[in-house]
Amino acid sequence: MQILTTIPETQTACRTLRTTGTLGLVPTMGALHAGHLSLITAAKRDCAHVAASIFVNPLQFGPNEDLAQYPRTFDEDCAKLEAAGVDLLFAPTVETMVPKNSATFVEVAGIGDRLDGVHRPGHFRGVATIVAKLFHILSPDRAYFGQKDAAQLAVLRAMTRDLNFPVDLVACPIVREPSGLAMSSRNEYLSADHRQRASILQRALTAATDLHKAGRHNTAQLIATTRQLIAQDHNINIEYVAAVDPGTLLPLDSTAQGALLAVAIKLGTTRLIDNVLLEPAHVQ
Ligand code: PAJ
Repeated sequence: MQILTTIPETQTACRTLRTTGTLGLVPTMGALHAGHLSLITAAKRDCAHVAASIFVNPLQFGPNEDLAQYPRTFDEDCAKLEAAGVDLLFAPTVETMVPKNSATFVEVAGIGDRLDGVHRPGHFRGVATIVAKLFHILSPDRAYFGQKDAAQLAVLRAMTRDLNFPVDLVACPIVREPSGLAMSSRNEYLSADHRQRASILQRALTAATDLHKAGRHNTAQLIATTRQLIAQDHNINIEYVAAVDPGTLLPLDSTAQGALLAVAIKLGTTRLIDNVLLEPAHVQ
């Protein structure tokens, strides 16, 4: 695996790779777990060459968020990527990706201000700006993102469409721990007790999915049930429970045509998100 840190050498290496087949890109912030590696597996399945990036992007962290504490495990990450068969790792410094004179940002108006965008102002602007730069630097044919960050996916789909990036976005399913908790680099912050408690998110989403499948499509009721289940644990602060259109992130009255049911909570100081895509109900 080539490990590159500068933009010109990465652009040249990617251009060379693309002369002999398609290039898949898996952008990450490192602290890699099985969720990240599932994206690599999907990219390996579809593409001749696979590149990954590791960059803890300061633009997407708010002033009171966990940028300084965010787990950094570069050597272990490299070993995992190498073992997974990644051809190229782009691991730039902050100065390389966000030079002091940077003045241009990508803002997906509307979509970028919904769900997590409400609670983390500027977060999706930071994500979109860095992913746009990665697309320019690596010129992938396809880029792989997790359904775990469903709002991020909606923002990046809109950006890719609106700015005409010649990149196919591929959404990959959520990988979970045996308890049901969605894998996340931030799970490292949780105590064993909190990790156990956090699995309530998936149980609540599953209960809501069962109601939807049983024909209960009223989102107000589904949201209320999901909230009640999560709120049984008094250690949990609910940030949002929402049933939205997965493309626009706008609220829906009914899940009959399908919906994204998404939750965000705080457990102690750790923010966790999870979601499920509710399938459209079958017409009788
Ligand atoms: P990061 O949180 O490191 O996640 C990198 C990718 O892994 C994202 O596409 C995310 O959705 C996916 N992922 C994380 N946990 C997952 C899980 N349990 N199952 C499946 N996929 C999972 O998301 C980011 O980094 C950043 O915002 C980034 C896109 C790299 C831009 O800075």
